[in-house]
Amino acid sequence: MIELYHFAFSTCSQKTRLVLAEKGLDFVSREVDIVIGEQQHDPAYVKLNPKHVVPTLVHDGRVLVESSLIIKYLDDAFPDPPMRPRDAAGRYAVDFWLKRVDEELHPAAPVVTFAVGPRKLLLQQPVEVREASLAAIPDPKARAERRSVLEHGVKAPEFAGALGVFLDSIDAVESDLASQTWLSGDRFGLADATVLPYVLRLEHLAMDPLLSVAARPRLADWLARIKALPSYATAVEAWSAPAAVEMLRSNGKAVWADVEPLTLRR
Ligand SMILES: N[C@@H](CCC(=O)N[C@@H](CS)C(=O)NCC(=O)O)C(=O)O
Repeated sequence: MIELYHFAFSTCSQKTRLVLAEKGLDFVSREVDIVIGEQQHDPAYVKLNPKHVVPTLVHDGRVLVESSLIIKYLDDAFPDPPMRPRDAAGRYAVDFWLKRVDEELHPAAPVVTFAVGPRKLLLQQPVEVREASLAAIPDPKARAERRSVLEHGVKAPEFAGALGVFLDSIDAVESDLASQTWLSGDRFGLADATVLPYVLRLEHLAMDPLLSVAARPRLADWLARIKALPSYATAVEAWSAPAAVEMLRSNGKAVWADVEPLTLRR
């Protein structure tokens, strides 16, 4: 039996759900509201995931954390269909994407997200509620960044750099897709499932011009092909409440005039 502790819009949850769906694996859903509900800090959940983050996957009683390791575990434990190439070079290329996302793109994601998407909503909370949420973030750097982007939005000093990490990553996707159809080789695989949620995040924040055919044609085609996959409907679309997407996009549109100049850096 598989249980997944996850959140609808969390990038790391989306990638894990995509891999589960590609492999046709059912799971018991345990939703952890990490934005308003703050359920990632519940002592019972922290026992499973000491970093206070989602996802956590429990397979036959074995508790697994760290989404990159979870999806590799799933690919090993449930090899059909395989989501990594067999050859060493192909596996290296997939691991390289997973590492790049863990070390660079993922740490930039909360900065870009919270400066735009749920910021207005969180600023409406009573100060003591917001302060308690900030105080509960265990990593001091992440806590300071969250405070800064909630206070200053896209004008926060951290924002341009974090957006730059996204731009570097989508440029790298565009470049990788020059020589292959998918980031993981000849079929949708772990690297694609890992990168997709961050590209989708830009779309959810109404930064569509960055993803257009004119700007990055191979990325645009890759995104359209992923959206046509049955696993996308099950793992991403079904969890993306239209009202929440609308709220994120409308907040994104409201700040695009300030964001656009930061995307024209080269
Ligand atoms: N390295 C971890 C990162 C997990 C992570 O940062 N998850 C985010 C959602 S994508 C989270 O739970 N954040 C909690 C918070 O913002 O308080 C993984 O890959 O599983």
